[in-house]
Amino acid sequence: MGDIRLIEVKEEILADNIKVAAGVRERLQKAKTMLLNLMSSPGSGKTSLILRTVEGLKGSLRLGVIEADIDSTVDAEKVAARGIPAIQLRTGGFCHLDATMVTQGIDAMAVNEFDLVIIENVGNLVCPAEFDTGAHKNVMILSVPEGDDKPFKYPLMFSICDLLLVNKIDYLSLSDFDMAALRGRVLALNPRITILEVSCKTGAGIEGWIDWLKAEVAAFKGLK
Ligand SMILES: Nc1nc2c(ncn2[C@@H]2O[C@H](COP(=O)(O)OP(=O)(O)O)[C@@H](O)[C@H]2O)c(=O)[nH]1
Ligand SMILES: [Mg+2]
Repeated sequence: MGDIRLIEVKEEILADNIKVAAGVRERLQKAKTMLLNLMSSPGSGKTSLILRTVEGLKGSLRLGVIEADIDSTVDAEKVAARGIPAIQLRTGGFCHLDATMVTQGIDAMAVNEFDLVIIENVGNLVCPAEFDTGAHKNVMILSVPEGDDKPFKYPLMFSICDLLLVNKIDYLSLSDFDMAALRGRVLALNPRITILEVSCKTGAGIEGWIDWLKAEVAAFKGLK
């Protein structure tokens, strides 16, 4: 038997990804297109939030969407049905998007024509936190049925995000979810994070999300 060579690929892949991500950010900065990476567990409400966002922006910002899925196009179809340009990236088994995959997405769209591009990342709270997509803002959703203990289990995800949306607040009365405890746990990991409570079903809190989005895009474009 020959010697076994063990290669630590993960670090190299991550280092390479950091460079590509920086390139994506710079390219979109020049195009004045803000890229927002939306992450959560499967079923927390990413697609529902994007559909609410289309409605809430009412054409005030030019919005494009990049959908990532392991092997389906259902979310991109829902977005495209609202008249919003949508690109579907099929990751073919990968549990996250990296900056090279995002580059393929933005190559396929005329980025100069958008003020804001939202990426719906693959649903999970682990891998997407490790890979910089090149986005200018990272946003995550935690939904009430997932429980208020998730900052203990997925600290990296909560640490890298600019905004946490706590979705499905319409379930609060049916649940033992402790919002104050959640806020304390999240802020202990990431004191600069903004936390907003929303329901994509009832529309509660969505106005606050739209206001945050508009203010961030304006700041990004240097208008504020
Ligand atoms: N009750 C309730 N259901 C929601 C809410 N947001 C999303 N859902 C439902 O949760 C399920 C998963 O939502 P989806 O947007 O597909 O999640 P994704 O997998 O993160 O994209 C769907 O059946 C949605 O209708 C909410 O605020 N309240
Ligand atoms: Mg979805």
